[in-house]
Amino acid sequence: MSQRTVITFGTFDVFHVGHVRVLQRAAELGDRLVVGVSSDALNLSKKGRAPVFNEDERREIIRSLRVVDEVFLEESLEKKRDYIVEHHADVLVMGDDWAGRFDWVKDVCDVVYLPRTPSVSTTGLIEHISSLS
Ligand code: C2G
Repeated sequence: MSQRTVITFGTFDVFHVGHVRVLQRAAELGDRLVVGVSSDALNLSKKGRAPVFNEDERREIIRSLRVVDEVFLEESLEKKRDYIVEHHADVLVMGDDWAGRFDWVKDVCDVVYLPRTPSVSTTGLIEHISSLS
């Protein structure tokens, strides 16, 4: 049987345990995990602020993980179907904060939304660290 490729996307800024868990659970759904890391420009347009760690640093962190096989730069949310086809992905995995938002790629692969890890977020961490100073 051919191998099952899983693809997921994210900014993964200020890397934390919620990120680790979604990547581990995504990897368990197949044989190979490909991760699209959002570019700095995409992040700025999506969230209105630049990430703490730049796209090269964030890709370096994700690439270093044992469960990750390949990393590329995600430059547009609209190109999701192209990235899936280009990387021969069989299933798209996202946290359920994105539930339903990428159902439009179901013509090219399966789509799975996993429950988010509660009580941890990049925004919360930034606010917490800022409050310490
Ligand atoms: N995540 C999670 N639990 C948390 C925080 C994040 O499971 N407590 C998941 C998110 O649901 C997402 C992944 O970790 O699947 C990356 O989260 P973000 O870095 O916040 O990604 P985002 O900026 O939402 O980018 O094309 C989609 C985007 O690139 C997603």
